[in-house]
Amino acid sequence: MSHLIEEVRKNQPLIHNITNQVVMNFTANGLYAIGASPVMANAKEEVGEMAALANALVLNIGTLTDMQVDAMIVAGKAANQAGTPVVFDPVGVGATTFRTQSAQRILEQVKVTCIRGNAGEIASLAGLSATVRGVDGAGDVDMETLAAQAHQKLGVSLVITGAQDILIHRGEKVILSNGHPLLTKVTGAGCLLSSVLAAFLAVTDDVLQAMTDAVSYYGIAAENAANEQQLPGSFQVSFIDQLYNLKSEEINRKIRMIRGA
Ligand code: ATP
Ligand code: TZP
Ligand code: MG
Ligand code: MG
Repeated sequence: MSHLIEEVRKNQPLIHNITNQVVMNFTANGLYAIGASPVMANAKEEVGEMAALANALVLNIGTLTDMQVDAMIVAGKAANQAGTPVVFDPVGVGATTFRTQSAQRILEQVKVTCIRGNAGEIASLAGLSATVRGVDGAGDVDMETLAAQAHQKLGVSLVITGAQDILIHRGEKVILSNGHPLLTKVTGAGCLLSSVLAAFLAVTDDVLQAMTDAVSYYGIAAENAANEQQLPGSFQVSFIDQLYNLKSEEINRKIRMIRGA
């Protein structure tokens, strides 16, 4: 079975990230590891040009400012005009009014291809009951009900992550259960996934396939890293190595997927 990672490695898509200050370096290294080409650009004077040049755009509100949100909207509109995929990572939405209002502003003005967030963030974005503490989701939620309701409310493809990941695109659902709890001990594990997802979206028009291949690739790389290293610092380094090393044949053996559950 062919895997989109081969296309990412062959095409080296340019991924324009407007992202938070915590994860920039980790995100750039993770994108290099899968074979993509990262660029971080924030200034409103240049983001339109950069987004039009890129093969995918990531908007991540982790350390947002008013100016950065303005820039995200400029970049998002340029990407929309160029037909370039846009991934939105609503980090910590629901934790503060500013985050919630900014996320709404972005979604009103930019057509996003996919939103990637934890359950609390997605619930909060969709106006469903949610608990968000800082940038971490909390509390028990029925992920499948959440996915269906949020998808209907937001009208956008979703990747909702946690111990299980639920992907939903035009009503079609995929559940994946690869990954490792050590990912929750490394800052930026969610943010990097959003950028990896953008790289996969850059090489195909099949959104559900891109979401499935990106999330499973990422989760299996984490499992391999956890087999090598059991402490968070070394796990983070090993994870970058595994993102670089993972082969398609291994993915076909290790993927844990329930389609259309
Ligand atoms: P949070 O801030 O709540 O941790 P996040 O934005 O960092 O959210 P996560 O939901 O942690 O994003 O997802 C990042 C990656 O970690 C995904 O690949 C997901 O599958 C994986 N992951 C998260 N929690 C677990 C877990 N308990 N077991 C296995 N994999 C997990
Ligand atoms: N604070 C603001 S953004 C950020 C922190 C800790 C990084 C969040 O990364 P992730 O991928 O959501 O864990
Ligand atoms: Mg996290
Ligand atoms: Mg996050």
